[in-house]
Amino acid sequence: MAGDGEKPLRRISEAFEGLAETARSKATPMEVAPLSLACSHVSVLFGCLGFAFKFAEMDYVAKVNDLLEASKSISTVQSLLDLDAQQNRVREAGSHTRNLLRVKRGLDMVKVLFEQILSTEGNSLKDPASFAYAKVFAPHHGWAVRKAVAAGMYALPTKAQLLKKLNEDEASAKSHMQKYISASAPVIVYIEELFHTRELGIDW
Ligand code: 1PW
Repeated sequence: MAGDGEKPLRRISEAFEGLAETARSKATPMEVAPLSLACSHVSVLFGCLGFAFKFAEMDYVAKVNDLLEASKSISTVQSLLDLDAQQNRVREAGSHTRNLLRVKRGLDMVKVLFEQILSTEGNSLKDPASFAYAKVFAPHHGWAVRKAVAAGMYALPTKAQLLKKLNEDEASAKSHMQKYISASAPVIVYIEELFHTRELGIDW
C-alpha cells in the first residue's frame, strides 16, 4: 500500500518507459538490475488488492527478490538465462529463469488488468481482474490455486478504493495505466523472445 504522497503508479510507468527504450532499441542488452527494480515497484499494486491476494503478493515478491539478488552477480537478462541453460536448471523450482517467467506473467497480468479497467465501466474490479487472471495465469495454475484466486476476487477493493490507495484520481490513473500498457508490451515481448531464441518455451 502506498504511503502518504507516494505515487506508485507513476513510479511503475516511468520505470517501464525506461526499460521499453532498451527493449525496443536492441542496441544494448537489457540488464537484470533495472528490470528487477521495475518489477519490484509492481509489488505495491499486488499489495493493494486486499487480504485475499496476500499469498499472490508474497509469491511475486519472493520471485522478484530472487531476481534482485541475482542482479548482484549477473549483469544481463540474456546471461541469466544462459547460465541456467548451461547448468541444466532452467525449469528447476526456484531457478532465476523460472522465476523470471513467473514475474513476466505478473507484468502481463497487470497490463491486461489495466486494459480491462480502462475499457470497463463501473466501480468493480472483479470482471477486469478475473479476465486478466483467466488470460494470463489460470492456464498455468492447478485447481486449488484457481479456486483460491476466484474466491479472492470477491474481496477485491473497488476501483475508487484502489485509486485512493494509489494516491491517484481518475485522470492521472488513466494516464499512468495507459503509459504502463504501452511500455510493458515491448518489455514482455523482449523477455519472451529471449526464451524463444533459446527454445526454452514459455508455456510451463
Ligand atoms: C490483479 C488481479 C488479481 C489477480 C491475482 C493474481 C494472482 C497472481 C499469481 C498468484 C500466484 C499465487 C500462488 C502461487 C503459485 C505458484 O505455484 C506459481 N507462481 C506463479 C506466479 O504463477 C508457480 O511458482 P513456482 O512453482 O515456479 O515457484
